[in-house]
Amino acid sequence: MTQAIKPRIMIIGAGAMGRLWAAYLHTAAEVWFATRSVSGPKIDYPMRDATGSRHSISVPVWVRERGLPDCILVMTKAPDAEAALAPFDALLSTNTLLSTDIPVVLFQNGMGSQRTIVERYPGVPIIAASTTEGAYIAPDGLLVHAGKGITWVGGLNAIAQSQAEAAVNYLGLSGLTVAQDNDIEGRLWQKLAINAGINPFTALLDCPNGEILGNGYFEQRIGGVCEEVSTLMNARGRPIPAATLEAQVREIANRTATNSSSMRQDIRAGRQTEIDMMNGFVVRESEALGLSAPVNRELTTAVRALRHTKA
Ligand code: KPL
Repeated sequence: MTQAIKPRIMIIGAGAMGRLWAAYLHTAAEVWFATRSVSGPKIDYPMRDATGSRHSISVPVWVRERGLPDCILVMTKAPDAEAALAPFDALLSTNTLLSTDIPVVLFQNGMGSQRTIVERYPGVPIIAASTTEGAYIAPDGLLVHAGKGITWVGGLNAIAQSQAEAAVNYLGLSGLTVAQDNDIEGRLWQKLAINAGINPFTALLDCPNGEILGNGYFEQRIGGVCEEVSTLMNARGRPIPAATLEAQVREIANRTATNSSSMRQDIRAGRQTEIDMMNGFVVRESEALGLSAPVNRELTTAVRALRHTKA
């Protein structure tokens, strides 16, 4: 009897998101982790899925002899994405037939890191994903799938347009909800506005998302954050009123009230934050266009200055 060949999916980064996707993909696909933080043949971890059931997950670590994957998922934090891909330069940087066939899917928050990677690998289909799946690693190492969401996927460069559907199919093997978005950049901008309006406040006030609402520090600044993001989006051909952005920030902070934002988690774990890809991106892009973004600048400076205090 012939066995069906499973697609080979390499996941770069074994944080909460990487582990979540590996856990859901590893029966339908041949999944490998590529990570600098773990040496050894495999990564084993317990997982609690969204229904509360527990599973033991075991995922092999990629070694050169395993050859090429069919798809690469980059699941590191935004500031680490470029360096995490670098060991695969030989595989990706030449305009070979192989690299044009391997979709590289970027899961990073914020904006800026995607563009750097698109420019670095012109011959490779670079795809962005924006997900609302919620996952974290509990202090005892348990991966918790905290909330089901949806993952939108779309091509960032011309060569990726024909590969976006393939990426949706690979990710869809997980059984999680995955859909194609032909304007993924628009979705990334929207997500950026939400993150810029929630994440720095939760980090600075050290509180869950819902508690920023009504707090004086947040209330005095959120109008300015949204004005500046709206002005920038308008200048970049994506007009949206500041009041609409602010309503969305409040609605999502309310809907995710008990969440600890990714930036607050980063600060608490002593990790580098994604502030430079969120409010810092707004500042850089605005200033490059001759606009100013003083409130986003103030928040960027304040988050950078936060001392990493382990919870
Ligand atoms: O995306 C998020 C994050 O924490 O990075 C929000 C939307 C703020 C949810 O926690």
